[in-house]
Amino acid sequence: MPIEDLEKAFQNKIDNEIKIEPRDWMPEAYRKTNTRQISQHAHSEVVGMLPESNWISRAPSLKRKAILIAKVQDEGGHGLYLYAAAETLGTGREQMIDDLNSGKAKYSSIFNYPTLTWADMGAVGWLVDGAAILNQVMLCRTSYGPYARAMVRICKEESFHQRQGFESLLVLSKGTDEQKAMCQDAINRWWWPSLMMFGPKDSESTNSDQSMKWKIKRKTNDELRQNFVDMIAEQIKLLGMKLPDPDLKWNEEKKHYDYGEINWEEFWSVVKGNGPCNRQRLDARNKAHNEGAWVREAAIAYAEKKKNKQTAA
Ligand code: FAQ
Repeated sequence: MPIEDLEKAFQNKIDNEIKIEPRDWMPEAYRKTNTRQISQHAHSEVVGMLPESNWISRAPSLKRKAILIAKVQDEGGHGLYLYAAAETLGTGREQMIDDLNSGKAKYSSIFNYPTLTWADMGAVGWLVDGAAILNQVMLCRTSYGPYARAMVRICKEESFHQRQGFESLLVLSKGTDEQKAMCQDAINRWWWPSLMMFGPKDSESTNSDQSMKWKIKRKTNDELRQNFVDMIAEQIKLLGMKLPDPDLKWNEEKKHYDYGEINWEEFWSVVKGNGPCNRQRLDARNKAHNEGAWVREAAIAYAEKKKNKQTAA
């Protein structure tokens, strides 16, 4: 079949909400951008374990420690489903991990900020998981089947993460003056970086137009960001805290909250590797990878031994 006909049939499937599966014909650019997005997403989950694991040994109670361990473990699991989904497009996991460890591949800018106090665990759960969910609920309907199916389970776990983050901040917000101040300080530091998670504004988003046509994305970066602002501006009232934005205001005409300008210079600087913790995160990933080499070697040796036994029998 000529390429134009294949492309037409492909777009037709997408327009009719038929999922694209690994063995289906797809344009190379569709394969490439899905591999890019899914692997970046997987890397974000894996690097995202680092800021939170920083607090496992210092969680204020056994209950909080157990919750945090479970959450960090969930993020590791999300990374694994996502690497598996990305592999169905033809790129091996080793290649993707090498690209992360060498600094070639991107991961979410948010995980290059430090977690300075216990309240940051609440703010990460409430704001970072909150932003992640809004984006990921949309991705449950993405056009590539393996990605959409991975997202369904991930979303169930992320929504629990967000609630535990909010509940943890709620406790601090009703605590001593020091605890209240710690809660407000964490919100102040995480608010703007959370807004940056949705990516550049639509006018500067290089991938959005094509990704919307292919229904990889169903909402633009700015649409999702606005949904997030509207949700958080209401939820913060329950905490009795403030968002650090003097321009945040309900707009009756638009039926949305207006909000201030994001510092895009900071965003691009973090994306390009110059955020407060970029170096530290990559060093930690490389260290874990190098120190885990013997586990991979042992797993390969065991699989070989099992195979040899089976052929001998
Ligand atoms: N950070 O053209 P667009 C989580 C890059 S998971 C770094 O608009 P696109 C769970 C972008 O890659 C959080 N880079 O790109 C958790 C592109 O560069 P490229 C991660 C960014 O793909 C919670 C360039 O800028 N979620 O949090 C960022 O259409 C708590 C131009 O941008 C996902 O990955 C950024 N924030 O839209 C874990 C969701 N934004 O690749 C632990 C899936 C943009 O052309 C604790 N991903 N860039 O060189 C997506 O939905 C999309 O990829 C967007 C970006 C919306 C992130």
